[in-house]
Formats: sequence, C-alpha cells, structure tokens
Amino acid sequence: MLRMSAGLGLGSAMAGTPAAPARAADGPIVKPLPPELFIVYGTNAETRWEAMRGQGYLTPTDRFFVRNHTRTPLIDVRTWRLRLFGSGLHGSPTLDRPVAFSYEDLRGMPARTIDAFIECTGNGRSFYTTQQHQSVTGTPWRLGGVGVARWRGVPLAHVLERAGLTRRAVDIMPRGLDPDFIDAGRNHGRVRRPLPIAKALDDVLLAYEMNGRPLPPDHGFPVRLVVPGWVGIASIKWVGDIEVSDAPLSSPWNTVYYRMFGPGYPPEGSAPLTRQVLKSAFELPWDARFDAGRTTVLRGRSWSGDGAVRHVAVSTDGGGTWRRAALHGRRSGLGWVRWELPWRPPAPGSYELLARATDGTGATQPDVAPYNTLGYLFGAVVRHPVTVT
Ligand SMILES: Nc1nc2c(c(=O)[nH]1)N[C@H]1C(S)=C(S)[C@@H](COP(=O)(O)O)O[C@H]1N2
Ligand SMILES: [Mo]
Repeated sequence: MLRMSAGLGLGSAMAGTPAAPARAADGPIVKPLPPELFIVYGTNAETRWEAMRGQGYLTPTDRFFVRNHTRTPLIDVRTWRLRLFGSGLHGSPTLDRPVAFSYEDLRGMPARTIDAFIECTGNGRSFYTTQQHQSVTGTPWRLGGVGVARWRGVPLAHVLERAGLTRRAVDIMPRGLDPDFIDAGRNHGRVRRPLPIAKALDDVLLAYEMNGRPLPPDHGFPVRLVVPGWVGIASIKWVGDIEVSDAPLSSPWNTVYYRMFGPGYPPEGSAPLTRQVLKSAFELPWDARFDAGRTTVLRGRSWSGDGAVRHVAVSTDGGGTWRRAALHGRRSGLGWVRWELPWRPPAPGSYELLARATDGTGATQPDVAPYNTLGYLFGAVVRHPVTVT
C-alpha cells in the first residue's frame, strides 16, 4: 500500500497535472540542460566531461546524457501496462490480448541492482570528421554520449518467464511509447529494436530506478531496458510492449540504422551492432588551460563493452611518449574505471593529451577507427587539445 501510494504520487508530480495517458512536455527533453553540464543538439544532449570531475563512480542523473529520437513522453503510471505478446510465449498471446503487468506488479518482483554504462552508438562520431577527415551523418557527439548509473529493476528473464516464455523464442522486441520517428519524410513508427533471446535472458534489466530514485521522464519512466555493454539503442526507454517471437524480428533500428555501412561493408550493411567498443575520456573541457611548470593531476575514465579495462596509457606530447595511468576504485566490467596521472606542463604552447585503454580481452584502442558512413563505434584514441600558458 505504501509503495503504491508513493508510485501514484510520483506519477502525478511528474506529469505536473493529473494525468492524460501521455502528455507532451514543452521541449524534447524535460530536465534542465545548463550549459556548464551539457552540449545540446536538438533532441539530444551530451554530458560535458569536465562536469564529471570530482564526481564519484556514477554519473549523477542531473548530468547524464539524453538521446531522444523524438521527445520525452510523460506517462501516467496508473494506466501504464507492460504488454507482452507473440509466438514465443505459451498460447501466442496477441497485442490485443497480451500478458500485462502493472508498475506495481513489476515492483513486486525480485529486484536486481547493477552499475552499468549506457552509451550512444554514435558517441565520438565528430572525431571521424575532425581527426580522420571523413564525412559522416548524425549527431556530432564528442565523448559525452555515455554515463554510468546504478540501475535497479527486474531481470528481464524473470518477466519473460512469468509471461510464459517458450523454448522456441529466438528474439524479443521492446517498443517505446515515445512518438513515431520520422526521418527524411519516412515514418519508421515507434522506436523498437530486436534483441536476441540469449542476451535478453543473460544480464538485461527492466529498470525502474536510476541512481536510487524512480527513473526520471527523460531516462525512460516508468520502465526502460538496460542492456549492459551493448549499443545504447538496445536500452529501449518508456517500454510499452515487448514482442516475443519464435522467428527472427527486424525493425529499422537493426536494418537501416545501427549497422556499419560504407566501403568495406555489403550493401545491406554489417550484421546489426551489438557490443560497444573500448573508449577513454579526460575529465577536462575541450581546450582546457594549464599553467606551465605547475603540477596538475589529469583524470579520466575508460570503459568497454567487452569487460573490465585492464590498463590505461596516457600521452601528454601528442603520442610521442606514454605513461601508465594509476587506476583507482572499482573496475566493473559493466561500468568504467577511473584513472589519474600527474602532469607538469613543461612550457607554454599547444598540447594534445591522449589516453589509450586496454580491456580484459587484450583489445587496445587503435589510432584509427574503421570508417562507416553513419559514424558508429568511434573507438580510436582521441587527441584532446589543451593550451599551456
Ligand atoms: N523509446 C526510446 N528508447 C530509446 C531511445 C529513443 O529515442 N526512444 N534512444 C535510444 C538511444 S539511441 C540511446 S543512446 C539511449 C539513451 O539513453 P538515455 O537518454 O537515458 O541516456 O536510449 C535508447 N532508447
Ligand atoms: Mo544512441
């Protein structure tokens, strides 16, 4: 009863007025986007890496990046239901007569908490242009299209079992309640992307909390998927229904988007993208300033979709010489690792700082990322410009 009234209070507080099923917010993103925390690109906002300096392991919710295909919907949790249907469930329920769970149903199921990153597939895209002089389309993210949060929710495996999962199921497809996505005059319908059953049953969460609080509207209230290590598009927000199928599923988000296209790839593109690549970022503004002769501590974070980061090398002279950074704190495979290295800038001038991580599989960040026209998976070492005066 307590939990229920808390849920109700929250729903109406977030909607502002007693609720219509899904009311549009004023802008595409609901939370404040102060310029010292975010760089805004239309319906998306990236975290400024300098805003991570002095923070703990987790990205605070107020500075967690937002990637919206359209806009944040405001959902009334009292009428919201998670609907499961399809040929991969016993009795093949239809979308009209689905297996349905309420918010309270989900909150009453066994819960799990994980600290995991969510990262946009296009994170780092701008460096295809600025570092590799290649032309790509899409939001020109630097490295702030990533964050690590503490997600709490029900293992998706549990919900699928409760809905009557059969052994024939091969794919599931969660679908968001945000408006249809229209690109170049084509309506692709609501945001949805198939997920293979093996991943769905492994470590995926149907999350209802972020950093100890109910999910805020921009990050998927009332419920989102968290698909650890995978491209951000897999972590569907504002989930309204999930198809469970005994045959492979497809959507524009695994056919015309989120594959590698371009020279070196077949005309239909690569296989649908799954894991994120290894990356590193300095907790510094772009074009940071330092004083010559004064020792400073460079800090940053590295993460990989392929398990924990083992070590990080840093260069302060444009890649001429490298030193090992000291890793500190946790090195979770689903999150990131923090590192630091003292630096005494020798003389005034322009410098480039580089960080190169190696993960548990032995993979190391390359100098050049494989070109693809949509600018996905930029995992090369980024050259971070700074000025010493
Ligand atoms: N329904 C829905 N889910 C979505 C999206 C969206 O636009 N609609 N964007 C996806 C993409 S591309 C990314 S990178 C992540 C971003 O999650 P965040 O906004 O919580 O940071 O959500 C994913 N889930
Ligand atoms: Mo994304």
